[in-house]
Amino acid sequence: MKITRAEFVVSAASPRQFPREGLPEIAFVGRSNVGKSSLLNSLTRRKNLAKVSQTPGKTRLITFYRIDNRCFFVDLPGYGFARVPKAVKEQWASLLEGYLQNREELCGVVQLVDLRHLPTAADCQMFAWLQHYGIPVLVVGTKADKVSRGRRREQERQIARTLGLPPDVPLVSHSAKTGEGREEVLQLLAKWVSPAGT
Ligand SMILES: Nc1nc2c(ncn2[C@@H]2O[C@H](COP(=O)(O)OP(=O)(O)OP(=O)(O)O)[C@@H](O)[C@H]2O)c(=O)[nH]1
Ligand SMILES: [Mg+2]
Repeated sequence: MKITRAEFVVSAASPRQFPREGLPEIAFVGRSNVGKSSLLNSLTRRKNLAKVSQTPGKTRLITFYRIDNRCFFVDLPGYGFARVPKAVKEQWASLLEGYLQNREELCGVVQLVDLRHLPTAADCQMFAWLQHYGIPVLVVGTKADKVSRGRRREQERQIARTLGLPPDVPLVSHSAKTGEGREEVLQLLAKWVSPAGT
C-alpha cells in the first residue's frame, strides 16, 4: 500500500462522532506508550500526524485519519494504564470495546506490543478478545531498534508463545526510528483494504 495523503479527520469521544463515509478501517490498539502514534507517523511518513506523547495515557479518544480516500487508520485509546480513575477507565474501555464489537467498517486490527518485553496480561486479554470476535489481527512488535538484531527472533518467538499466536496471525517487528518493518506492515494492511489485490 502506497500512501500519498494522510489527514486527521476527527477525535471522537462517542460513536455519534465517527465518520460516515463507509471507507474500510484499520484500527491500532495497544498499551499506552507502546508506540501507536509513532507507528502511524512512520506508516504515513508524517512527523506529526499523530501526537507522540510525553505524558502517556492521554489518548482517550478514538482518532480517525483518512488515508488517500482509501481507508481510515484509527488510533484507539491505550489500555492498561494504571494512573487513571476507575470511572474514566471504564468509560474509555466501553468506547474501545464498543468500537471493536460494532463497527462495520472495521476490517482488521493492528495490535502493538513492545518488542523488548513479554506481553502483559492486558495484551493477552486483548488478543484473545479480538480472536474471539473473529477480527483479523496483525501483531507489531514496536521499538525494534532497542533490541539487538541477535535477540529479535527470540523475542518474537517468546511474544508469539505468550500471546498464543496461531500460525495465520503475522507478527512483524517495527522501528519508528529506522523504518525497519514499515514496508512489511504496509503490505499486510493492503490485503485488508483490497482483499482481491486490486
Ligand atoms: N526508540 C524508539 N522509541 C519509540 C519507538 N516508537 C515509539 N517510541 C517512543 O515511545 C514513546 C511513546 O510513543 P507514542 O507513539 O506516543 O506511544 P502511544 O502508544 O501513541 O502512546 P499513548 O497515545 O500515550 O497511549 C515516545 O517517547 C516515543 O518516542 C521506536 O520505534 N523506537
Ligand atoms: Mg498515541
